[in-house]
Amino acid sequence: MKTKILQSLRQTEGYLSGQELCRCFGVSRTAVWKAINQLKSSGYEIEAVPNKGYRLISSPDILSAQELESLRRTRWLGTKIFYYEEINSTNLQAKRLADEGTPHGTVVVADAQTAGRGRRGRQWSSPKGSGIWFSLVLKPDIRPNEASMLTLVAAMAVVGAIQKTTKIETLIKWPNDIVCQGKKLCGILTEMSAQIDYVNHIVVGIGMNVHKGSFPEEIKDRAISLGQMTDIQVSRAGLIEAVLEEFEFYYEKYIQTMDLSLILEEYNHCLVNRGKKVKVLDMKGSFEGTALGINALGELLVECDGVVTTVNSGEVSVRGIYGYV
Ligand code: BTX
Repeated sequence: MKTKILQSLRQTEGYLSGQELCRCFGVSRTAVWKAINQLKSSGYEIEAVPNKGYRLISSPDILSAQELESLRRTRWLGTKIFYYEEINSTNLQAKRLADEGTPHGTVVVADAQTAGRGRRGRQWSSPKGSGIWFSLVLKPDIRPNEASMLTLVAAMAVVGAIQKTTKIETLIKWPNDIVCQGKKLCGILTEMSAQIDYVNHIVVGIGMNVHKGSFPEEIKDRAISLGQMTDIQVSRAGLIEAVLEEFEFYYEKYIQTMDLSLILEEYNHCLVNRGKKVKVLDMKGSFEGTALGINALGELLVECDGVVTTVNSGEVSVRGIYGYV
């Protein structure tokens, strides 16, 4: 009921009368009044004016299933949301839930991760209250070798959501980082459970630093948060919702063609590596060249002595030769 009232207040411009709320939800005025008071004590600023009704003035930056559900504008992504105040890793939990049969589009969110994961066993710092740490469960009808493109779809969604929410322009460091001022703002970890020719499920994990705070010593020179770049008070739930909306948009383009041809131009426009000297490292060794952009399969095109090599994201790390980007 609190979630429904919150949703109605959000959808109403101006005041919503107590009578209207009673009628909509079939409850008494006292029940509405109690729910409003509970919302107020959770930090929502709600104005009550006699003969007019209630108006939502501001929402606190709380992450909760209730907050996320009341903001939901997506069609299929996030119809099921699991929220945890603290968990080891939302990717691990999403994989567990996917194995147990949770549907396509499930979203797993945590306020803090005690064992946030990066690629290849690296750690992802995810302290309480400071960022958004969440995972999407996807069960698309694609081949396993098409799955890595979802990291790029997610990267576009993150860039779009940040732009819409804060007007900050961020760039993508292929394949899985979002950067600003040459520092890492967000990381994406895509994991898959598959058989040779069949995908059971894919989990796309997104971690973004939102509020100002101190980073652990080992990453403080390379990490950045939205709060360091803007004075706008960012609501983490609102930002997650924006990423989900953008993800739906780009994912549907991807599913239409089963590749990135409809996103390609926009993606290359956001690519921080484009036209830059990069060093490509894989298990066999390394080489340097100039990054030209991605192709429709999401591979990075790197030119070296007039020869263009396509680099697949799998086991590769790409670094700027003059620093992180
Ligand atoms: P990655 O392997 O590209 O980056 C990991 C590296 O990034 C670390 O070794 C460290 O140097 C640096 N790092 C760690 N924490 C942060 C941070 N908060 N901000 C900036 N840099 C950092 C990137 O892997 C993929 C990260 C995905 C994280 C999400 S959070 C939700 C989901 N659950 C989960 O366990 N992982 C994903």
